[in-house]
Amino acid sequence: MIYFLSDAHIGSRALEDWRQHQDDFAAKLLSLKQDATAVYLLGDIFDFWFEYFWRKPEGYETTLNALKTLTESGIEVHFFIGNHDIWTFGWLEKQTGVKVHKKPLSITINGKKCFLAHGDGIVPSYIMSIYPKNIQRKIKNFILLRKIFHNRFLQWSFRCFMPPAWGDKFGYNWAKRSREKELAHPVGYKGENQEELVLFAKEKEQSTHYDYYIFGHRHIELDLCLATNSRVIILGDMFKQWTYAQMDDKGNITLKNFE
Ligand SMILES: [Mn+2]
Repeated sequence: MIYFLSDAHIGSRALEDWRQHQDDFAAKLLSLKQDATAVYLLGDIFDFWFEYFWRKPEGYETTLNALKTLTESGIEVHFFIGNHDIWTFGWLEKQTGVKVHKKPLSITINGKKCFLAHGDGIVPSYIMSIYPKNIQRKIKNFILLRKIFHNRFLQWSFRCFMPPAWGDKFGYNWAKRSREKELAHPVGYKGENQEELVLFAKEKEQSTHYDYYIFGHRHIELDLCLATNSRVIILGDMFKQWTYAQMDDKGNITLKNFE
């Protein structure tokens, strides 16, 4: 079996007891061991992850050990960065044996062509033209922030000169605010003519065919047919809905929830 999951937001200070949440998440990861051949983690596994030069993220031993147990038992674990855990610079990979992906991945799994990505910053080319001015501004701000977060020089400066205690304080608060905002005003499924990831897949499908487009990021569960042989799957989350997708040997995918 191949498993796909995303958006655990481990360490979120917006959760009542993030350590308990981490224990639950790690237990679920370990339960995949029985029949998994590969596990794809599609982003935002951590709510804030930053590898400074002088100090590495702390408090995540439970998750790191679970990942290590999976890779050591011969399971491929693919870790996609999201928009909360962009800042891994090799340490996570070395500690756990996961393969880190910083870009969307186009890959054939069990005979099916898959387009895998976290989903932030993935929009159709005509995105601006379909939204009113105020939403356009929000999108532009997000894209600018994304550029700042992904900028190599700024990342290097932050790693070098930001005292980890300050950096963490900033990071955890920023992540907490975004989680609280989402919990207060959840943005549900916007419909297939509004949902950016669906629009992106529809546009892509006109030039390149994929059997599956699999994303995280939105914290909604979606399994939508674009055509008889093309589906968009959005993976929900791993803190409220506990969603995962499972692909069998024939390449059939089902969206499920952990107990
Ligand atoms: Mn995200």
